[in-house]
Amino acid sequence: MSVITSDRRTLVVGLGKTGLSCVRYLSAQGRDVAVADSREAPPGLDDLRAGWPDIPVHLGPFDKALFASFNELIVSPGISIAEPAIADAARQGARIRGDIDLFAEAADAPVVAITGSNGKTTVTTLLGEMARAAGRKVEIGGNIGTPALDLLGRGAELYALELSSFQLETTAELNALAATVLNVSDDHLDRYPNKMAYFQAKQRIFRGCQNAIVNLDDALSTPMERDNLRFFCFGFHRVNPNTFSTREDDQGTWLTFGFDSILNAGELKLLGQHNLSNVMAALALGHAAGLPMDAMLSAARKFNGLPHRCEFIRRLKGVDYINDSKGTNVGASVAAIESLVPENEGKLVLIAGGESKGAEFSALAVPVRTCCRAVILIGADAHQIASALGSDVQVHFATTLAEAVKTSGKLALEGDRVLFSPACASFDMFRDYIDRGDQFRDLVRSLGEVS
Ligand code: UMA
Ligand code: ADP
Repeated sequence: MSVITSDRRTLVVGLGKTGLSCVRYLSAQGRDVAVADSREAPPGLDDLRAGWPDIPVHLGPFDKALFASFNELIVSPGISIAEPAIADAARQGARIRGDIDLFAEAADAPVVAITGSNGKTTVTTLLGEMARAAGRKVEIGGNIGTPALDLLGRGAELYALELSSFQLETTAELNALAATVLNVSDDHLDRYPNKMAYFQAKQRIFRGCQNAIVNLDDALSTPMERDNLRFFCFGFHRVNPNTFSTREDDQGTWLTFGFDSILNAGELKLLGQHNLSNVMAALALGHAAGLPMDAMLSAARKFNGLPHRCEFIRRLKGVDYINDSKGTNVGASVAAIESLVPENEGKLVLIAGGESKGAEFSALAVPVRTCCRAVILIGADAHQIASALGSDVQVHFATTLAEAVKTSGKLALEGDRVLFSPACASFDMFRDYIDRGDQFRDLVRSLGEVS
């Protein structure tokens, strides 16, 4: 691409959903923008040309001289800020920002913000349901799907934002009313030099925040800088003031707030212990945002959970089939395995595998050994997973998901669960985790129809 000098101030980098939302927002403010995307045909191109035919678009490999000629870059989350053209522009004085930074400046209602390696979408959605049950006009967006800038101007009384580490690394001050890092386990290590860099990106959610919601079961969820922060906590078996927790009695597990029991876990429709943690997190966030307890509890009772996240598909010959295609990293799959079957009974058949994203799988070994009858591995990194699991585990390889599902049906005994929780990204074999989960659901539904 040839070098173009420009006196324009703002370059929107990336022309996916985020890039388009930035163009929409900045041009509505009369700002002069240009757009760059390294792809020849980015997904937002047709919309951009139809809506803003005069905006210059630079496609193809990023051009250092072009980038350095702008003094502000709004970088989409799919692009690393370590990208040479971006890093170089920053060294030459350009301000590097993201859509959430623009949103934070313009937000006209309180913001509740949720990040973490796992559970973000579940907690954000449940919090939204709680706010609705309380009669609040809530707008939900961010990493969950609708870009944050597209939520502005809809008359929100509360914003609930799911944020990825990628979105946070370009956000200076979010100034949230309440924020949480739900948990931190390895993910996206193909994009970060080490776990510390990933952790630090997540910590940025607390910048300018009023109420921090801390997971007492994960020390990495604690804010590093604590000045002017009010704390609410959640975690298992930690009955304390200002803490959402659990206690057991002969009626089962109770959720507690302070010293009071507020809900019996048996009333929830969500599967798995990790989802109890998600309910506690949503309650703590909602409480910090001033939502009334009754409305929050009623929403929690009604919440069915989301597709592809420990989603019950069917029972066949006494075996339950569960779709956890959104288990895209090791932490997620460990949580799903441990929370679905008792240890040491070997009543689980796990289907896992895919593209590792630079992760290593040693943390899977103990839960798999203690909970699984057998493991069926698919995808690009199947053999890497097999070596991490060691020789004590019964491992089978399958070349397709169809073959894996068929094998699982043969290996599972009455009373077992078959769990599809890949611990990997999907793009080696599927369009995305939704496509992967949809295929699993269809395959399971047709099990037993042909022998
Ligand atoms: N890309 C290029 N060149 C470019 C720009 C992008 O190759 O110049 C590629 C990226 O590497 C990426 C893809 O295009 O693979 C999409 O990047 P994007 O920044 O244009 O993505 P958007 O369409 O704006 O969607 C983003 C989030 N995507 C990512 O962070 C990769 C969406 O989260 C989010 O819903 C949306 O903004 C609205 O906020 C998706 C996601 O996968 C669901 N998130 C990751 C996750 O949950 O693990 C972090
Ligand atoms: P995210 O948006 O962070 O990816 P989701 O709510 O979509 O989180 O859940 C994704 C997967 O993460 C689930 O399918 C489950 O395997 C796992 N998971 C959900 N909640 C938790 C949690 N609190 N701790 C650990 N793993 C979890």
